Amino acid sequence: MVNTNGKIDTTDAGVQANVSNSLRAGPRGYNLLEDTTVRKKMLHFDRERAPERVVHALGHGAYGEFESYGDWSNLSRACWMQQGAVSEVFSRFSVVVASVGGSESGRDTHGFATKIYSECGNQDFVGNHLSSFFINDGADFPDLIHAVKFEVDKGFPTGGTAHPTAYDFFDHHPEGAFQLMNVLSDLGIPRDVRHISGAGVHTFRFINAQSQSTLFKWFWLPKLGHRSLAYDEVTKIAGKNNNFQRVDLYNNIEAGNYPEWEFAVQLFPDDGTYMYKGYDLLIPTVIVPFEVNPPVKLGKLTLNRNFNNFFAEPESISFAPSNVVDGVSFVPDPLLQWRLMSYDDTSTHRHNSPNGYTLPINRPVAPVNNNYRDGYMQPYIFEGNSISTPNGIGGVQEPGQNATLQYAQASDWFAQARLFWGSLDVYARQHTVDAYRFELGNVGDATVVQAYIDNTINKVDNCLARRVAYGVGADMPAIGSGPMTNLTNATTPYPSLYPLNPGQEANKSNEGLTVAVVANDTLFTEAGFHAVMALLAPQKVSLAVVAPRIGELQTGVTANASYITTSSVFYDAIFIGSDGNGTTGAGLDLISMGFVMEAYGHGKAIGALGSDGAATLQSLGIANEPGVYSGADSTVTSDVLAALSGPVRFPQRFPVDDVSA
Ligand code: HDE
Repeated sequence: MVNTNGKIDTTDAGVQANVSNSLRAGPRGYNLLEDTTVRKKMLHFDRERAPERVVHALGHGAYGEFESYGDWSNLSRACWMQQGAVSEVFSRFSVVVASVGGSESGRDTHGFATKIYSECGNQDFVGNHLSSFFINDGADFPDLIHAVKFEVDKGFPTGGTAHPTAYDFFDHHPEGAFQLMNVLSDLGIPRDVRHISGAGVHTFRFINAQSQSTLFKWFWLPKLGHRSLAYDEVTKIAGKNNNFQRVDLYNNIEAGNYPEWEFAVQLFPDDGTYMYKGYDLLIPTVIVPFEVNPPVKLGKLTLNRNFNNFFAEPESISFAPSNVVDGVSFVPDPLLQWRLMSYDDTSTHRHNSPNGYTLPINRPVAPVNNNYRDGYMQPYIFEGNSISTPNGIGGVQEPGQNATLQYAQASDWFAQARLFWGSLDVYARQHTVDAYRFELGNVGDATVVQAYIDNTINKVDNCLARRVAYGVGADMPAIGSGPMTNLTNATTPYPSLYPLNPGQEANKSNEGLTVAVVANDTLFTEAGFHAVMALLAPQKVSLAVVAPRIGELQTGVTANASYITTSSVFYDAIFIGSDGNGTTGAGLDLISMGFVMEAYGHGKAIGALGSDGAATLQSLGIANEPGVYSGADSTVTSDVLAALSGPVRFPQRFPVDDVSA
């Protein structure tokens, strides 16, 4: 680490110099060519940017540690999986489509990449937050990305798939129907990265000391559970704080709220077929539901330290699925196989050199001894003359290994998407229908829209296709022309497919959430503040006091946000302050009412504090709705906290299609 604070400015040759004044021919004269100092400063500035990642460009991350829960030597000889092993890690979170500077809350597949700096070398887990993918062959990846990024002849839309080339691609790749439906459900708009899973998508291979192979799929399961946004919030967050997710992670780590994930694996015997109970393990779009093969928890990831320098750490880190240690290996999945090449290649390009692995963020803690030499920016001075292997004159010595295999093919790409659709409750289904309507409603090319509805959605579910078509003005496929999922009681053999369904993760931790209280010069007294904080603080929930202006209010309470700086979309629940005199309703102006009602519209818990709370809610017309509470300050606070750990949101408030016809 380099610290330049308080030091005398120098040139990059270490010569003390003033680099803030140009050398000029007299006080009003031309700049002189001889000003080598400022010339170099400018030259460096001109080259400050490295190319952004071709995908997953927008990202951030943090350090932490991985701890093995036990002795997994029966599965693998990887050192980080052995009894008591604790390794340092860096995790980077990203979104696929948006470029640097975009909104990280946008609807997208989120990347979740982790580098374990273990004693036996770097082990990278480069996954996404969803367990399936859009394609099965790496040869299609450049086309997928060309199709989903902005339209090249227009330069828009950036950071989203609601346009013709994307849906034309999806139309030609039915194998992605399940993944796209996941992205279009509320799973595609997570609240932040502390509440997402990570998933490796492919099958990998463990190898133990006896050289026995066990196949596995890996997951990071968030100890905080899953939380998502409402789509309307996504659009507003993008406008007011497109860094919401990185701010959330950064602030929580600074506050000591370290997010944790359990490392869980589904294990499959390696009998040479790469099949498990009819599931093809070489097809990355095919998932094996947790109910069919429950994951086994092997360890824990904790993120507990923010980085120091954005460029040198999250931006310069190079992840690669090919970075595995001895004891972890691959399978012949044609998507994975191309990834084994592409990441090292892109790292070489981004760092303009194959020496990117020597950067502090990429360097293993394990010693590096090889014959890779020279090239741009080689930082090391190697001793000795022997730089070839094998050799007999004292250079590096080789270990050894390798294997070859083959795979089968599955074909009903819609069955898994149908299963997902059948796993959603009525509200989650509505959100997914709305997301299809948003995307296809923006595609603009009627042929592409109709093709996607007929060729994909209608093959997943006829009712879904008709609802989407109805909403975007396309021809509705005839009743019965596609499969009709029985959704009357929304039962599924695989509830794990949609962890956001109510009751699925009851009693979640509220750690790191933020609740806003609507205040002004009369509302929300210091007594109210203490009563609320007494219950929020132990659960590590923060309180934002939102008022017409920032600063101390006449009640003595300090407002830390105003209606100009903030928005209800940044908070997980809303309190309405009380003046303690029974006149709160009269104290709410239109802006604060709008603040509360927007949160209400997003399904959030609303708590009106004080004896006058019920009257306030009456005046807002929401007094008798679920998730709306009034009463004594402490009762209301407890109710809101319970709502946050339980249903989280009250989706009954969102409009739902009438599908009785
Ligand atoms: Fe990536 N992917 N990918 N990908 N990917 C990259 O590597 C690629 C795929 C994923 O925070 C790039 O360093 C190909 C699946 C994450 O730095 C690039 C194929 C999954 C990240 C690349 C895939 C991912 C990347 C761009 C198909 C989920 C961000 C910059 C054969 C399991 C890592 C870089 C970070 C980044 C190529 C498919 C996840 C170009 C060719 C499947 C999380 O190398």
